[in-house]
Amino acid sequence: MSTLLVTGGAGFIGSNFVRQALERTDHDVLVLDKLTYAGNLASLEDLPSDRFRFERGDIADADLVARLVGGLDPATDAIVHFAAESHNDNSLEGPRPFIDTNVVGTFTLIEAARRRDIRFHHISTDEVYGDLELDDPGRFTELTAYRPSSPYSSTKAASDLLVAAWVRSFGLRATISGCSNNYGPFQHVEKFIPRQITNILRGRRPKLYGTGRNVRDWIHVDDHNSAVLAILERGRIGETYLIGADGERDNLDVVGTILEVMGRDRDAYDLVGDRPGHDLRYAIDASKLRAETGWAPGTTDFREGLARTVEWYRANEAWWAPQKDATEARYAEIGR
Ligand code: NAD
Ligand code: TDX
Repeated sequence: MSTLLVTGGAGFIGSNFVRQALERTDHDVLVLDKLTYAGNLASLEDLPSDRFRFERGDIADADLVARLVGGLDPATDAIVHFAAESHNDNSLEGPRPFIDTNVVGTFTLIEAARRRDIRFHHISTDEVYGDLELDDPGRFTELTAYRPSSPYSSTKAASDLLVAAWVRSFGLRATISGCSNNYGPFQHVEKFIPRQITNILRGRRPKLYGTGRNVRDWIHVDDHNSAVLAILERGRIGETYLIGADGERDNLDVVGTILEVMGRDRDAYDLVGDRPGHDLRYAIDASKLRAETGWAPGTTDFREGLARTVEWYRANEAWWAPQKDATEARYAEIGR
C-alpha cells in the first residue's frame, strides 16, 4: 500500500485533502503538522485509524523530516506539501514565521525528498504573480512573471523557485500547483469568507477592506484538492499547473451574496481601513491543467457552494467558536 506524507494536514486545505484522498484513493496518509494557531486536530476527526496517522512536528526540523521521509518508498509514495503560514494580514504584522516555515521548511523537505528520490508535490498560490488591473483582459498563466507583493506571497514565490531549482539541479521529481482563493468547510475564521459568515452568525456586520472592489477568483476547496490528486496521478514532472474554476468576483459581491444567503440586506456591511499593499485582482487561466489531466471543477455555482459553506459554519460552531474572539481581538488591534 502506498503512502502520502501530507504536510499541513491539520489546516484548512490539507485536512480537506486528507479526507478526499482517503475517500477517493487507496493511499494511506501520514500527516506532519506543527499545530500552529491555524492547525486543528478537530478537522481530522473520524478518519480510519488503519489508514491514517498523525505526527506533530515542524517541517523545518531536519532530523524529524529525515526520519519520516526515511520511512517512505520511492517506488510508490509521495510528499504533498501544504504546510505554510498562509495569511497575508499576519505576514504584514510579523513576517518571521513566514520565512521559517515557507522558505526554510520547504528547503528542509526538498532536501530530504531528493536524497531519497521521493515524488514531491508543492502547493503554491496565484499570489506569486502579484496582481492584475480590474480591466486587464488577461489572466495568470504558468508563464506569467513572478511579482509577489506581500511577505506571504514573496515567501511562497521563494519556495516555488527552490522547488524548481531542485528539479533542475538535483533531479527532484516534483510538480508545483498554484491555486486561486479557496472557500469551504474547516477554513480558519481569520480568512475573508468564514470571517464574514461567523460575524453575521454572532450578530456583527461583515467588514470589507478599502472600497470592496478587489477581485478574487474563488474555487471550492474540494476542487483544488481533486486537481492536486489529478496532478499527482497525471502531471508531468518539473511542470507547474495553475488551478482555478473561473470564479472571479469582487469582495462587495461576495459579501452581498453571503448576506443574501443568510437572509440579510445585501448592503448590511461596514467598510474598514485597507490592507497595506492590497492586491487588486487575481484571475487564473487553468487551461493547461484541464488539457493535460482532464480535470474539471465539481462546484461551478458559487452561490450554491457558498450556501453549503454557510450551513457548515452554522452547524459547526463548536469547531470555530474557540478561535473567533482571539481572531477579532487581533483585527481590532490593527483597526480592521
Ligand atoms: P492554513 O493556514 O489553514 O493551514 C496551514 C497548516 O500548516 C496548519 O495546520 C499549520 O499548523 C501547519 N503548519 C504551519 N507551519 C508549519 C510548520 N512549520 N511545520 C508543520 N506544519 C506547519 O492554510 P491553508 O489555507 O490550508 O493553505 C494550505 C496551503 O495552500 C498553503 O501552502 C497555502 O499557501 C496554499 N494556498 C492556499 C490558498 C487559500 O485560499 N487558502 C490558495 C492557494 C494556495
Ligand atoms: O475581513 C476581511 N475583509 C476583506 O475585505 C478580510 C479577512 C479580507 N478582506 C479582503 C482581502 C482580500 O481582497 O478579502 C479578500 C480575501 O482576503 P483573504 O481571505 O485574506 O485572502 P487573500 O489575501 O486573497 O489570500 C488567500 O488566497 C490566496 C489565502 O489566504 C492565501 O493563503 C492564498 O495563497
